[in-house]
Amino acid sequence: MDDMVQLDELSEKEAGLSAPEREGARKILRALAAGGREMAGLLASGPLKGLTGASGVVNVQGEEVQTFDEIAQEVFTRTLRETGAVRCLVSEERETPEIQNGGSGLFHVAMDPLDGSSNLAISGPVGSIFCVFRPSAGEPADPSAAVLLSVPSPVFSAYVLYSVSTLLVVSFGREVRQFALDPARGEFLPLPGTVRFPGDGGQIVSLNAGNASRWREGDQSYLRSLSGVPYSARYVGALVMDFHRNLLKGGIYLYPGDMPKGGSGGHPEGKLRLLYEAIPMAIIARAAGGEAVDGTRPILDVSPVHIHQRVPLVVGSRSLVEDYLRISASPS
Ligand code: AFP
Repeated sequence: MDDMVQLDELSEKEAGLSAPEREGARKILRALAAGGREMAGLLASGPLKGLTGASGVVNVQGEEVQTFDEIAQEVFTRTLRETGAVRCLVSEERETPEIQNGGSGLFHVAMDPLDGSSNLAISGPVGSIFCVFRPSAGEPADPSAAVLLSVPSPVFSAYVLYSVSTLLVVSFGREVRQFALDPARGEFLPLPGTVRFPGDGGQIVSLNAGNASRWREGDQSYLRSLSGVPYSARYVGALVMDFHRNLLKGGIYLYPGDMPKGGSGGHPEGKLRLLYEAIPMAIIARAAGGEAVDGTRPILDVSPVHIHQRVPLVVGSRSLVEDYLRISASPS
């Protein structure tokens, strides 16, 4: 029944894939499900095992690595390597791509193995984000350059949300499907139908208002404009959760660039990472009838120059993103 597509059947529905690509995509989806299941179990017992704190390491982004960041890195690196389908694996937690299977795999993968990890200490929601790219013909030997060249050819993106339930959300670009982990069976089972932003666009706005005084004028103008419209402010501080809520309920998520104050802090280029946060969410948003922009242009039109590139991100219901573009372009 089309309403209940199993995880294993998803890639079969994609006409644009060759038979080996369909098989490779199926294996990668299984690897994400296996890693997601393992992480859900580990996260649930994290506080009892004293695993919810910092590891003492600072990552390539200059951020404090949580113990679970490293655990998630190891779990998904292993499950992905076992597929034999991954050529280069880019991760938020590693400065350079890992070459898997001697570089013979069919796809490049970019991942944020554990997003929103500052929520771990309070047992709040966290997620894992993935994007799978098709290598370009005649790619360069340098793994980072090879991955960057493949970015205009995404195959599918997915995230795992670890919250009250554990969900796997996947899009090959045409539609968005959800799967929920059945803890008793240890399997991700399909939820009926496809997911789309509600037709009326919704009323939820998710942003870190604490940064607003350091935003550009256009972004501040958008925030001011909200005082004239009915909206609900909701912000968890974990992209996967904030995005997922807005996808189901209708809303917009913003993380614009913010300027340093007093010579320190700030994310002038935005905080989120293009390859493994913004692009995967942009693919899912578009497939669900929404849009994602970097403040002026679609995220999917941004040409990456670095595998860990940051980008401002505004993503959600199409009508709300269009409102944002109009208002922020003519600040008042
Ligand atoms: P952490 O993984 O360091 O918690 O960052 C999470 C994140 O990248 C994204 O998931 C959140 O939406 C955003 O940062 C929250 O950032 P602020 O805490 O600066 O609002």
